[in-house]
Amino acid sequence: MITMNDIIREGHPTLRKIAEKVDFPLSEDIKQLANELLQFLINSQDPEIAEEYELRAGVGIAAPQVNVSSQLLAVYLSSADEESDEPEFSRIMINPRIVSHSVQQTCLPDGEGCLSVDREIEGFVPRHKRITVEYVDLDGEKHKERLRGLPAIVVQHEIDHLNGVMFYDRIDPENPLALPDGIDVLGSGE
Ligand code: 0S5
Ligand code: NI
Repeated sequence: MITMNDIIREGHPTLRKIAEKVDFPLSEDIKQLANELLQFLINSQDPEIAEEYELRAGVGIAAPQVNVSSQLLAVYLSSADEESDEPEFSRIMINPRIVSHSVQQTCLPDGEGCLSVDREIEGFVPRHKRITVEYVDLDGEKHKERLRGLPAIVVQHEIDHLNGVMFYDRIDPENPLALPDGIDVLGSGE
């Protein structure tokens, strides 16, 4: 089981590396890691498990964050509907690539954080509002998906990790709380 001790923090060189493409057929090690990454997110969002293991709740994680420099990420967004036991958006993505994106940008209203960053960093993180991402799943099936809203933002944060990019690299250092021209804030209407 992955815990916070497995997650490397800023300053670790792996976070600044370009991750290697994953080879097919998938090795058992990669399959296990993929499932553990997703399970970490599910555990971290379960109040009892999170408390017991001192997990910080996360909605996404990328393999480089556990010091594996491979193009692999997991995203888990639970449904706002408490009655539903289906997650809103749950993916394991191998070798993901953004093949196109909107010109329009968006950002989260309260900026971003990162499980590999143990400090609060203020500032808007501009993201593409819509992306089309190609990736391979655990069964080796290719997918091409159009994403918007929170899933699009989380996938961009995770793909950044595969490219050695941290969220704060994207904050305007001169003016962190100025909204870039023409950008909208997620959740504040269209
Ligand atoms: C329930 C549980 C509801 C958690 C909401 C959350 C991956 C939640 C976070 C991550 C911004 C877009 C610290 C707080 C950061 C993706 C960072 C926590 C998101 C990824 C994990 C990041 N968090 N929790 N990470 O690379 O919103 O935002 O989830 O660093
Ligand atoms: Ni992160």
